[in-house]
Amino acid sequence: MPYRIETVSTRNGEVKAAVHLTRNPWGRVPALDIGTCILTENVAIQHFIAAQRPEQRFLPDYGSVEHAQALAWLCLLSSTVHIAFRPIFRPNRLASSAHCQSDVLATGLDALIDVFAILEATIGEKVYIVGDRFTFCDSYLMVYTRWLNRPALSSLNGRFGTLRQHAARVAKRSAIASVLKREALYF
Ligand SMILES: N[C@@H](CCC(=O)N[C@@H](CS)C(=O)NCC(=O)O)C(=O)O
Repeated sequence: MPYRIETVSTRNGEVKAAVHLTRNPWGRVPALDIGTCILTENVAIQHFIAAQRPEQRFLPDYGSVEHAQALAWLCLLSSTVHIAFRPIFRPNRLASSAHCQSDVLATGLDALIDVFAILEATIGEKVYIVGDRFTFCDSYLMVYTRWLNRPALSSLNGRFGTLRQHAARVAKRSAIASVLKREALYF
């Protein structure tokens, strides 16, 4: 599908600039302009994209048990896994003093480890998260597993090998490999 990327940085205030707030009043990325409207929220955007190319089966057929399972995964990743990084990456949003921020960071790290321990145990030996083929659940999880490589989480180096192997497999898919190469900074 043809598309054009417009980079909106989360690091320099661009997400909160007036121009971006007209796209997403919550001041967040991603936002997908489809001409008739602007879609926000990863789960909705991934559903929309999957529906544009049904033959690719990026998500299981709507109405199937696998679809419900995939939706559960996407929601979990968006609502629980993503949010578990907040105390590590943005302790300043959760506490004002340096002392309290370091407490938030330490507590958040323990909570993040718990989240990834459950993910790792749930995935086990599975090649794909849902069913027997790649879905957007795999690529969405890959993003968060790769976030473990960020410097703030260097204490987790060497942990969660199963998830890291899953992410490495997903990253080798040719379409994903080319996006990762182009967008290396952001993943
Ligand atoms: N629930 C939204 C969350 C999006 C979100 O929080 N995106 C982050 C980047 S990973 C962001 O825009 N952060 C900017 C900020 O919080 O200032 C979704 O899943 O799409």
